Amino acid sequence: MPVVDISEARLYAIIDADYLGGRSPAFYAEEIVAGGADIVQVRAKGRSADEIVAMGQEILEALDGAIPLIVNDYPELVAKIGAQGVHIGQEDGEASAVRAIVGPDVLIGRSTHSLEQLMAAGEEDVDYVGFGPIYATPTKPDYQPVGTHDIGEAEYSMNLPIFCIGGIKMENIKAVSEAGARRVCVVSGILQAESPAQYCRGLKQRLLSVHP
Ligand code: TZP
Ligand code: MG
Repeated sequence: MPVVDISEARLYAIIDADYLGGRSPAFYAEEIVAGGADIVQVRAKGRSADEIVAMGQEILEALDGAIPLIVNDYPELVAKIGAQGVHIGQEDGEASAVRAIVGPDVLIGRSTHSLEQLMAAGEEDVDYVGFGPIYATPTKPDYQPVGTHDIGEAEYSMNLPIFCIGGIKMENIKAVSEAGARRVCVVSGILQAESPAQYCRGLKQRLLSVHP
């Protein structure tokens, strides 16, 4: 069993290297904690291992143990950074191979892009799943949005925590929640906000207003 209980988490923020907009990873980490997000991921597509480790360590230090840090894509960097989890996509191989690298105490998350993939992830050794993109988003181009209509069935059928992701913003999070989502994951909405902390607070409040 991983050390972190992710079932309590509702708002999952991603610090993506492509959306820093001149502000530091540490700035975002502090804002995200202040805003009440429950978990955070470092995502840095196309960056070197050294860059990802440096970014991850900067975030980890700024988090100061307040919330868990998940590393996108690289199981072998989890221990180097000192993070609590790893997030893998559909193309990142068997969860069992990832588990062999990270060990039993580390969270593993898997991205899914259809109900079928979601159900398949439920049979694997993973601790949570992402489901989306719910809406079209420049953060994940080339992916067909899944929309909100399958969220209810996903939540009903799945035994793992599901984080809906993709194009979720302040103005649509209530619709996503009302479609059944208990948990969401947000990148650009949070990182492009003037006050990421305030933005996180607003997202969390809206989530909790639908599913306390
Ligand atoms: N997986 C599915 S959608 C997505 C990922 C990583 C990107 C979500 O980013 P944003 O900016 O919150 O739409
Ligand atoms: Mg990946």
